[in-house]
Amino acid sequence: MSDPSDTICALASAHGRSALAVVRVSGAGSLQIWEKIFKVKKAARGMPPRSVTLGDIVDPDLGTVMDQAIAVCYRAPKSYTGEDMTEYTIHGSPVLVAALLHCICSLGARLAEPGEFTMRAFLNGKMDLTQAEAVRDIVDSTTLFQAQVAAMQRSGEISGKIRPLKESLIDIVVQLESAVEFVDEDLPVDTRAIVLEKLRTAIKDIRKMIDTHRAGRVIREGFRMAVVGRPNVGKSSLFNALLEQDRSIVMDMPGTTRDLVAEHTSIQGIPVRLMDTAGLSARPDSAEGLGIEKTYRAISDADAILIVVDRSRVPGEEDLRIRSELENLPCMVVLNKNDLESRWSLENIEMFAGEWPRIEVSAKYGDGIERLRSLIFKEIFGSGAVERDDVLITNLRHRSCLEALEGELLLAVRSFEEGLSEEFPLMHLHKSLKHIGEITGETSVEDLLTEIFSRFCIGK
Ligand SMILES: Nc1nc2c(ncn2[C@@H]2O[C@H](COP(=O)(O)OP(=O)(O)OP(=O)(O)O)[C@@H](O)[C@H]2O)c(=O)[nH]1
Ligand SMILES: [Mg+2]
Repeated sequence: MSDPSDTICALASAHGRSALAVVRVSGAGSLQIWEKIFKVKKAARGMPPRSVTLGDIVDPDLGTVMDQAIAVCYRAPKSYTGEDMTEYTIHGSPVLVAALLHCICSLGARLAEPGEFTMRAFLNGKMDLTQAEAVRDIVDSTTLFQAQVAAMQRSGEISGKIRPLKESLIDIVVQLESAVEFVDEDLPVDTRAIVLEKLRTAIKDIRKMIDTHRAGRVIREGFRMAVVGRPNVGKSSLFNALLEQDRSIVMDMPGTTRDLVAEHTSIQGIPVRLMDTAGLSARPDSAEGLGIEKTYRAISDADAILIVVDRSRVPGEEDLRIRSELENLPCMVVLNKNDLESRWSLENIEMFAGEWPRIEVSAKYGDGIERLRSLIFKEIFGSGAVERDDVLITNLRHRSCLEALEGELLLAVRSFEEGLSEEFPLMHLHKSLKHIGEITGETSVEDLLTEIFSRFCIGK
């Protein structure tokens, strides 16, 4: 870990040319550097904390004005990092930014490493580890929904859930410790029952949180969805309709799509990698054969599959073959071309779709596409219908800690059930408290911190 007593600086806005650029400085030297490089426009009014000041950025050696800037100064501990901090908003020329950073470094600061500002915020107790990780997720978000979920975590949602759990476990530990301390006083039988009940409730709560990870992971990382079916059923038309752009070629000729076409989009705020595939046909020519190989790869890579069928053509052997090939996979059946007369009876549909959810659309005219989006959203999240305001575990690290915590609590319960003396459940409870600490960062090791914060961008 780099020296946390250094004064650090970085460009906090995006790299490249822009209207404005924000340069941040944090650490004990920030305010002296301000005095040397920032000349306030009006008569000197000192450095009012947390209010914007208009002034000139001045080269400390030459005394020349480099740019006009708006600057904010924060005094420890009332800043993002908990240290003295300054922020300069200058015009967004990369040359100016480089010159300003150079001046700041020449006055004793150094360039920050990725995530170093947020790491300091964490080390100075401004936020716990789950909140710091959420900062990175906010910056990395590609949909508004992702950003909203991350913002909830940034405000301490996960820690808020964990805190009462921790308090209840500490209560139990204290009770057991005193039973161990005063050896002649065995834990009364009814107290044992209460403790067991508390532990079982805690395990249930933890399991609930772990179970949100499936949905949480999808929100954070998105999912992959393949559009498959026989040739000419309207796969590319559906792909384009979901993307809301003419990305894949549509023609009234089977075998139009011969290669995989993939594009990123979002469905109700969830990032999706959507794949249009070559039609699955029993006797492909050689070029189609290659495409079909990729189709199968896309199918095995996908988290969800849209099987498109042409409702205006009588179902045949080919449809049944595809059905049996995709058996047991997470499919949704899209009955396409519902603007034309239907040749599929309800029985045909029932036989084909079986357990899979199904929906009628007209990819060409857009009918049913919005309903399809809702169906996909529901299917991806499972019928347990995660509400948008539920606490969601999006991060694999949190899930692993929760699983380790659950494991220890189950062992503690088992030692109680087996009638072992208090030392045994106590040992597991102490381990479980350690796992709770790992989630929020109270018991994190240095390596873990370095690993987490190195995935941030510089300036954050
Ligand atoms: N009437 C009607 N025609 C459709 C609909 N969807 C697609 N089509 C037509 O069906 C034909 C095939 O459409 P594509 O989207 O290229 O079908 P595909 O499944 O991608 O075909 P391949 O790439 O050859 O496997 C085109 O003429 C489309 O205009 C629909 O909902 N209604
Ligand atoms: Mg196609």
